[in-house]
Amino acid sequence: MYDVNNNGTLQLDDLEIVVYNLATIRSWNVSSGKCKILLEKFAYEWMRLKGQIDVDRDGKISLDEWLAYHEKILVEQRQNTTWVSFIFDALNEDMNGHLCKKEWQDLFKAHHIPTVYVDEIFAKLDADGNGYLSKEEVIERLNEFYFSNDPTAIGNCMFGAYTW
Ligand SMILES: [Ca+2]
Ligand SMILES: [Ca+2]
Ligand SMILES: [Ca+2]
Repeated sequence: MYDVNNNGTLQLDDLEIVVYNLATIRSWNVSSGKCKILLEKFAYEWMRLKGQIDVDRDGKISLDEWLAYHEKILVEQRQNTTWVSFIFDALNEDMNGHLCKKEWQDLFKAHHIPTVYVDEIFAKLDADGNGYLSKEEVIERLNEFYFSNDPTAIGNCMFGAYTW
């Protein structure tokens, strides 16, 4: 889901596309301060991710490297909550501590994922049914997604059909 331009590897430009998509969705000017700050945050996060995942140090994250990284997470039963937390904050446009359905939907739009399942998935993720996703709810569901062998676990339908 992160290889936005479908060239088979994950690079900084994939993340930049996500930022520009988010900017478009939010009607931000691409030269605005908000957009620049988000770009800087993504660039920083990319350096961190690359340091952990880009094993052959070619500056790109291949699907193999991506899968190997997630296997390692599975073995260690440790989730990359920093990344989840980072994406959560990037989506949380009004920075009010939780994601409303519109903000959640931006994740799909920014990745060009069809939004037909947004309602259904949002309802499942929203464990306490208050109409908002807290960071804890998202992290918990993602943990289910990573660590559950149960194919019906809610996290498994997080992104509809999950592709990298
Ligand atoms: Ca690599
Ligand atoms: Ca919000
Ligand atoms: Ca909730």
